[in-house]
Order: sequence, then structure tokens, then C-alpha cells
Amino acid sequence: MERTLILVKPDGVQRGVVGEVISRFEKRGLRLCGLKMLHMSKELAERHYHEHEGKPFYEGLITYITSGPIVAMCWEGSDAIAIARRTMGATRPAEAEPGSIRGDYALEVGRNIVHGSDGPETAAFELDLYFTEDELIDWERSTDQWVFE
Ligand code: IDP
Ligand code: MG
Repeated sequence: MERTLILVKPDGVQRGVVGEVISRFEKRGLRLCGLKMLHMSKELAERHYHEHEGKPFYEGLITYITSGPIVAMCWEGSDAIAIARRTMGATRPAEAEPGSIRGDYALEVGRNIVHGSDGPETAAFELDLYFTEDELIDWERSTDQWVFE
């Protein structure tokens, strides 16, 4: 079982697609293991996006991600990281497949609705930024046997 951090970014919250994003991950079969709403501080944004520091879009990215409340979630399942990234679609919405979240709801890379961890190490690092251990819930669904092999 793998866990991944998913964020509905400020544009997604403002545009009222939080439920839609949650619904897509739920329908895919991933299991929700943590959820909260918060307004990211500049410090948290800089820690989250430290790998992009110095890039031309970095300052705009920090301004964007701290511009309003976000929803942070933990989703789990076999291959959750890769499956969530495919469900989200490509970083650049122009390249995101129709049927993906970004392919259906976004136009611009700097307003691309969602974030998802890109690997096991970043997932662990990012989940730790947003959730304490006791905020991540270990539970079973009655449908798990019909979703997990
Ligand atoms: P990801 O979110 O799909 O993992 P990353 O390359 O890690 O994509 O970039 C992080 C975020 O930074 C993107 O989701 C996007 O919001 C923003 N970003 C990336 N590249 C650009 C760009 O060229 N212009 C503006 N924003 C960008
Ligand atoms: Mg990334």
C-alpha cells in the first residue's frame, strides 16, 4: 500500500471543484487517509517547493500557492502515487489528457488545480509537511476486497 499527498490548490478551492477532485480519487478506488483545509504560509510553501527555488516561475508559484486556502489530502492504494498523477493529468494543462482533472478543468500551468507527490520519497516528505502521524487514519473499507486484489 502506497500513500500520496494531494493538494487542491487555491484556484481549485476558489472555483469550487474540491468535491469533484475528491470524487475522482474516490471513484478511482483510492482510499482517503487524511484531509484538512489550510492556508499555506510562505514558509510552508518554500519548504514544499524547495526543488524549484531559483527557477523563473518560483516566485509566482509561491504567490499562487499562498494566495488562498487549499485542501490537503492523503490517498492510499497500490501504486497510489502514479495512479494519482495519471488521474491529475500532465503538469501543463495543454498536454493533459481530456478526462484527467487538469485536462478537464485547467488551461494554464500556473493555475493547474491540483498537486500530487511524484515519488515515494517526496510523498513521505510532503505528507510529513501537512500531517502529523495521528492525523493519518489507518482504516478499512467494506469495499476494499472489491478494489484491492
Ligand atoms: P507537478 O505539480 O506536476 O509536480 P512541477 O514541475 O513539480 O509539476 O511544478 C510544480 C508546480 O509549479 C506546477 O504544478 C505548476 O503549478 C508550477 N509550474 C511548473 N512549471 C511552471 C511554469 O513553467 N510556469 C508557471 N508555473 C509552473
Ligand atoms: Mg512536482
